[in-house]
Amino acid sequence: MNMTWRWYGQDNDNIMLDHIRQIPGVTGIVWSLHEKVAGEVWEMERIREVADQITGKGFSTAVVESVNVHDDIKIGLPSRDKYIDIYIDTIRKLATVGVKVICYNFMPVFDWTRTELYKELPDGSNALFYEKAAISENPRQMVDRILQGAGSFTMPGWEPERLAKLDELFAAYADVTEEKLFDNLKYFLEQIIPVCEEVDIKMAIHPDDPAWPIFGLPRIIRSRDTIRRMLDMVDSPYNGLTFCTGSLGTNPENDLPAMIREFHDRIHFAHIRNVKVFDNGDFIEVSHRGKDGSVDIAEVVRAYHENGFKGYVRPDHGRHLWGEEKNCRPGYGLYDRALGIMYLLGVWDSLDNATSKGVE
Ligand code: CS2
Ligand code: MN
Repeated sequence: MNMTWRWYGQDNDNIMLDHIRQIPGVTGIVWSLHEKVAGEVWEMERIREVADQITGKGFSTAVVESVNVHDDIKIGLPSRDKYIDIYIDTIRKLATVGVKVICYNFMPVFDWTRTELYKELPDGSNALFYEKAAISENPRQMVDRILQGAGSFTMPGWEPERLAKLDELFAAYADVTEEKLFDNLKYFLEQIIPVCEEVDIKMAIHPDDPAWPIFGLPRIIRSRDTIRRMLDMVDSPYNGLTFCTGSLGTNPENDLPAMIREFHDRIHFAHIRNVKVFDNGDFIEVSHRGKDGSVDIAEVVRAYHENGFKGYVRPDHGRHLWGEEKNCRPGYGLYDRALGIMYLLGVWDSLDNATSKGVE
C-alpha cells in the first residue's frame, strides 16, 4: 500500500509540504487544481507548476482528487459532449506528469454533506456531524445553516457562487432519476475509459456521502449492489473505485471488509476513516482507532493486507484537535490525519510481521 496525504496546494492550505514530510510513511501527495470549477480547462503550465512543487519535495504525484464532473454530464444534457472532451483533455495532460489515478464523484449538486462542521465530541475535540432530522426537503434552509457556521471554509460543492444558483441546479436535475443517473454515468465512462486505457490512468469513483439519497436527489454509489452494477457497466480495470469507509460506513448495512474482499482488484484508492453511527441514523466522524467508532478499521486494513493491496491509501477526514479548527478546512486538519496514518501503518506493519513469521 502507498500512503498518501491530501494537500490543497501552496496558497490554499495551512499545511505545507514540509509539514507532510515529517509524517512517517507518506510517499505521495493527493492533489488537484483546486481553483478550477467543474468543466474548466486545466492548463498544462499550471499542472506542471503544482506537479513540480510536489516532486521537488520528493513526493509522488500519482493521485489527483478530484477532477470534478460538470453537472451537464450528470444531467445528460447535449452540452455534455463538450465537457467530456475537456475532461479527456485533462486526463491526457495529467498522464504526462505521472498521474496514475483520478478520483471523482458522480453526486448530483452536492459533494459530501454534513449538518454541522465543528460539533464537539466528549473529549473536547470537534468533528463533522450529520443529523438526519436536520436534512429537510428544503435545501435552502440547510444551505443557510451551513454557511452561517462555516467561517471562511465550507464543504466542497458548497461554495457560495455555486449555492447562488441552487434553484436552477435543482430544476435541471428534476427529471434525473436513479436509472437516468446510471445511464449518464455509463455514457461518460464509455467515452473516457478507452483514453484511460491508452494513457494508463485509472478512474476511481468516490462513493456518495452519506450513502443514501438526500434532498430528493438520486445517489447511486452507495452499496455493494450499486457498486457491482457500476463496475460491470464498463468492465475494465481502468473503471475502478475510491473505496471510502467513511462514506459507505454511514450505512451499517454495508459490510465494508466483505466489500473490500470482493472489489479489491478494482479499488485503486482507499480512503480510510471512521464514523460513529447512532441508532437514529445520525453520525459523527471520530478517530481512526476502530474502538472509537462503528467501522472496524483494523479489520478493514486486514482485508486490504490479505489481498496484498498495492494501491494508494489516505486517511480521509480527521477530527479537529488542539484548537486547529480556527484555521483549518473542515475535516482536513493536520493532527488527527497524522495520528490516523500512524494507526493505519501500525496495523499494516503488525500484519506484515505476523505473516512473515507464518502467523495468519
Ligand atoms: C472527499 C470527497 O473529503 C472527502 O470526503 O473524499 O470530497 C472527494 O474528494 C470527492 O467526493 C471526490 O470527487
Ligand atoms: Mn472519502
